[in-house]
Amino acid sequence: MQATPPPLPPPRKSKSVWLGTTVTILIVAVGIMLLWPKREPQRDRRSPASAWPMGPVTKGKPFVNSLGMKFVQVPIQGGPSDGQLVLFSVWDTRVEDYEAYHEEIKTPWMKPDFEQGPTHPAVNVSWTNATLFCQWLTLRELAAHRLTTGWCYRLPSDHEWSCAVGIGEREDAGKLPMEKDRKITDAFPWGTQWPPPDGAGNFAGEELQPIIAAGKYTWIKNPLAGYRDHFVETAPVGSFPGNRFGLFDLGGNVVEWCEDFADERHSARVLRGADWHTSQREDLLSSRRYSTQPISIGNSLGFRCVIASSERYSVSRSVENSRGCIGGNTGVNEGGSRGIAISTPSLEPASG
Ligand SMILES: [Ca+2]
Repeated sequence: MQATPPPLPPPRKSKSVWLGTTVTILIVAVGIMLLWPKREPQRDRRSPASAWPMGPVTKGKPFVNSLGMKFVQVPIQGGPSDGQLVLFSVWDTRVEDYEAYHEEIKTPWMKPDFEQGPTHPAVNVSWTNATLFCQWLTLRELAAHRLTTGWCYRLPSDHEWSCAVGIGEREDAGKLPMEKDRKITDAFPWGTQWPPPDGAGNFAGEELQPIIAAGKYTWIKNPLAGYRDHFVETAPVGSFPGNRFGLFDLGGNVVEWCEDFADERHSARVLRGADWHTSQREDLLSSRRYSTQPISIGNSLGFRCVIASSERYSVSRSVENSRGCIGGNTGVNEGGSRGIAISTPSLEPASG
């Protein structure tokens, strides 16, 4: 019977095998180091916000929040938000958006004396309440994970609004809003054509003639001759073509609060755009500004929201000129929720 041979001892590695193994390990280690995903450097809190964390936003694919408000990017050149990502609501804040706010905070909202559907722009909104709406919306969207820390809803600045309407590059962002009132005399939201082309927006056109003849809105003088938009008062947002950024109604329907003080007196806030009362050429200019108290309301005063970085509020001069973001010095309601009615004709132009 043949004996079973003992198991062979494991082969001893030669020097060349050890060397080859060592080199292989080094190559693998270097490869892992090169291919390992790099950790994102922590963003400099003073640097401009450039990337919207909720995904890509284009004119054709706006960001949609939990209220169904749609937002697109407007490039900003100059001013405290120069180069930062600023998303503009494509519409004025709608009745249905503003009603959601009032239903939750349980305060009354004085409606206008004409019928408005849910997609009409909200009116009779003071600057104070527009700002509070933005703060409420910031908290709501943070809670719903539709917004991340470092971003907020607020009113656009006067200069951002100029960029949205297409005259930002022609104005000095360092000047106060009312210093720029009607200074650019050849630009309208639809272009340079006068009178406005058909479908340019909701203004005081010939559709108002029979209403005025019947004794209502008699203070509207000289409705736009040859222009008719078929809306006596407000129109549903988006009823007219948008601009190149995809924004609607910058030039009509309702005037829009901006966050800035109007002038050096720091007592009034600025409004931009035109509204369904407007018929005069100089009032339809893209550079037109109005100035009135932040507690003022009116049946053609509305607002548009933007989404922007909240960081600039701690690093720029606008800290004293802006109070729209959470953490800003909003203070008390200034009586805005009670409503102090001031009609649009009492808006205070800066000059002329
Ligand atoms: Ca009209």
